Amino acid sequence: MDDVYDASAPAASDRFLRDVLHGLSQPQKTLPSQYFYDEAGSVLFEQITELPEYYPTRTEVGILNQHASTIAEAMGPNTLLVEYGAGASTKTRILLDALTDPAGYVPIDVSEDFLLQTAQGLKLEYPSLPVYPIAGDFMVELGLPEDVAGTPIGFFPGSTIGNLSDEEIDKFLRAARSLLGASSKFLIGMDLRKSPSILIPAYDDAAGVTAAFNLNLLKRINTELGAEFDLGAFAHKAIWNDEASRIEMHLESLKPQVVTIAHRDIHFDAGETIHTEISRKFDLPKFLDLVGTTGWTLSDTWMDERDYFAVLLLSAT
Ligand code: AVJ
Repeated sequence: MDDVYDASAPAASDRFLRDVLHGLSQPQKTLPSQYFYDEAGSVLFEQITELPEYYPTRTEVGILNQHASTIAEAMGPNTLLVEYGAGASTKTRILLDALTDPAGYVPIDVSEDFLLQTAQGLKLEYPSLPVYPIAGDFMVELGLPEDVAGTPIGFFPGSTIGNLSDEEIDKFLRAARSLLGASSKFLIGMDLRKSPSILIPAYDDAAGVTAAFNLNLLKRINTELGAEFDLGAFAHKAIWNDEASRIEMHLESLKPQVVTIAHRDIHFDAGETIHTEISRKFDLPKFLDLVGTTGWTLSDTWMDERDYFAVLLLSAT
């Protein structure tokens, strides 16, 4: 395995504490959704992807499988596949298997542990594929390692783009355009608007896995930052915000309470919530407005037969 190129700035735990205290000091308390994915959170997320109510993963995998050769052809030969967020790599394998002579694979993730796991797993299956993991926050401008070859093609699956605000999407697409360069393309998976009767259960499943995933954030703050959240005193909530076209996940305080984190007392009223995640459900024309002036243009779209999910290929302009 090649070395991990560490592009992250301050120590991870300092940043975590700073982000948590900042979020919990806002009038609407918030916690950044990127912190869901510690080891336990990643296991819970993998379980979510297999729930009967959670359609996005299997729908996207279906689209990728069905159109793999067309997508690979559109990407071209000699692709250096640059993946934003190193996940379970099922989707990565679909592309790698379809691509003609991929030049290499560059997973980018904030978690060095995931990067190593992903990179090592792929190394076993694709022994001749160069892998260049980058540890860092993909919202900031990163550089590619110097020794990479091939045409960089971005890959951002899973509708993770739905976790970002308009401003963040703008910043992210510009940063990606600058990392990937003038001859690049970008394959992005996004969840689409649909009935709340399908959306709500996908984020509030009968088995309670999504609730455990949401509450795991508080557990993580307890273990890593020495806080004392009583997990039984908070409840998972999934809300459909129609105007903003997004699912919001919250943790609702079931009683008035005070939680101490790093000598700071955080007060909660009964019924007050911590907003933990937005999961946007896109409308294609509106998304293309956002793409607008970021240096990308739409070149292809693939969808499932129910129009639940879209996989877009953008080209650098
Ligand atoms: C991985 C961010 C795309 O928003 O659907 C699943 C995370 N949250 N269930 C999503 C998630 C609750 C997921 N993303």
